[in-house]
Amino acid sequence: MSLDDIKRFRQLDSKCPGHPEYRWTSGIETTTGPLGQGVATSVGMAIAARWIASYFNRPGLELFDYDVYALAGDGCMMEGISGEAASLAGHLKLANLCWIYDNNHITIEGNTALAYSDDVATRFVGYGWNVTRVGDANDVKMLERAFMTFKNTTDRPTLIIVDSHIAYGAPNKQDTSAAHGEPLGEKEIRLAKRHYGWPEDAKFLVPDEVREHFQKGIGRRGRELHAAWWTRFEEYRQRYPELAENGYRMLRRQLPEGWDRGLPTFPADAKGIASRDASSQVLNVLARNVPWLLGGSADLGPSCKTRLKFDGAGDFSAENPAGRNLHFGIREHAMGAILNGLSLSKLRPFGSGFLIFSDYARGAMRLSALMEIPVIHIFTHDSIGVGEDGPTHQPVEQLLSLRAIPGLITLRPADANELVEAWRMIMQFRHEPVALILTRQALPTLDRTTYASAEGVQRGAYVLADAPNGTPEVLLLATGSEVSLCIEAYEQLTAEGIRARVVSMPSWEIFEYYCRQHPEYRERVLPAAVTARVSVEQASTLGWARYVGSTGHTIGMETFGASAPLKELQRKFGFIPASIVAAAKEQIAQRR
Ligand SMILES: Cc1ncc(C[n+]2csc(CCOP(=O)(O)OP(=O)(O)O)c2C)c(N)n1
Ligand SMILES: [Mg+2]
Repeated sequence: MSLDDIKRFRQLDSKCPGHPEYRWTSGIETTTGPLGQGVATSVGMAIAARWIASYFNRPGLELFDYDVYALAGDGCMMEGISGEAASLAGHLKLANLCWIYDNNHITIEGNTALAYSDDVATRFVGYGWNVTRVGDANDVKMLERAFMTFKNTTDRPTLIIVDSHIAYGAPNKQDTSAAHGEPLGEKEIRLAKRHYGWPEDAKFLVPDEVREHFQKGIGRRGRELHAAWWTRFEEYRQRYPELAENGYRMLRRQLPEGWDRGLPTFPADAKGIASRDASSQVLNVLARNVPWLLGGSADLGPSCKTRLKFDGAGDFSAENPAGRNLHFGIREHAMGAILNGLSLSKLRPFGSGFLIFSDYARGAMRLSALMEIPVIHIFTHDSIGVGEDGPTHQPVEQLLSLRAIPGLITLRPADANELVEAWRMIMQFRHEPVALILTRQALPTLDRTTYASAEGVQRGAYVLADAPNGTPEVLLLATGSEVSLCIEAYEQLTAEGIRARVVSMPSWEIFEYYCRQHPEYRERVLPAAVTARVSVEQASTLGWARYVGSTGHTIGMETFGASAPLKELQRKFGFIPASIVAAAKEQIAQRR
């Protein structure tokens, strides 16, 4: 980064945006800005460091032994996500993790005394951390001692609480919240420079001694260590060619040879299988083939079916850093950030929970999209299909709100074979985070000799069942569990001589992307001339007008759900073939 880049702070396309952004500026290891996300992400990085060391290191050839440092402010400490993450880090005894708390007692509204009186040290001792304090941020000796304490602690993460003064040396702004939110101003800047003994007129001054100091210190040391590491790696590559190859691939987000070996195909079955169960099978096959695919759940593994069950998968813990099953505890937001940290460390992480609780993880999920990292979010219990758990657990607006996150790919497969195709695609993503939306209830496995191949998933939406000669009078659009309802409606309409087409739309984002590459595809799937259209999805109706148009009919949720057995709920909210048939006929009639 050049000095000119720094001068262009916060200007369009500057390498110095308002908050540091991963991918955009070299040396930025994660995007931060939403308070607490950075420190929580650092826990994922520390877990990754542990796992990577256990997988790659060999006696005498320790390739990976790095520590993870994160700087935190009062805001980070107040945010709940840091507490969730610190709690897990303490439990996992992540001794390779060091947080430095800039304890300046100032946030935007004023002194922290307005809203904060935690005893942070006691809190972190309670989390199982090693806590040390430096009473003056300018006391370099004490800082060094604190870092040595961290280095010498092998059984716990370390928090260094550093008492500091915001705008130190600015005589009228030091220790005030104004120093956070407003520029110091020309006069105050001069006074601060005078305090430091700095030339008062100089701007963006980097004295030659600084350049020299860096070149002789970090610059030289870094170059030497870098060269030494590659020498060691070369030796490693000779002795462990396969592991070295895996390392290369992992770092480039490539898949190992044979990654899709043994993926199942599901035979047609009217009774079918829940997509969470099909996903469990697929995930276990993939994780066996891809050693760095790992993850877990926020205490819902048995419901989300995301446990890796094969021999040797193991549970990640303080004692077993090689484990592939992570236990995030009931900490969805931290889970999201930890997944980001794992992915930034080039592992391929997945996390799971109920779709309704995606709201709790949203802050972190949004950052995964902004950073363009391929985190896999698995959300089950995707609709009123949850049944008796009732409206607190029945997602309505979540699906749409995930679709609204730019760059996040949502996938809601209609049956087990669409699910396989969805996973096949997910594994090949290198920059796209995913929300894989799965059912609790069984879905019929469609007969692909009668209906179109599930490979259509690769295009985001495809014609699953069509009218004779491909000339439909009405289009039935659906995702996930509602696709088979549309198929039933389609069969009924066909029997009555009405020409219908069923379009399965597992991913709006992929469909849009595919249509940008192949503009004619949209017309092939959704012919403009056919305006009689019905969409069916057990979720908020908002957004479907994009595909059914302003004159189409949308069957979806306009209210919260209710607590009852699924069958009753489907009747109550209109998710039955009869409603679809009626809506289709109505659509056709309106156009006669
Ligand atoms: C989640 C979140 N909420 C609110 C903000 C807006 N915000 C930015 S800085 C800040 C105060 C931060 O105080 P502190 O962490 O103590 O930093 P300091 O002012 O001491 O540098 C707030 C509320 C934010 N960036 N992220
Ligand atoms: Mg502060």
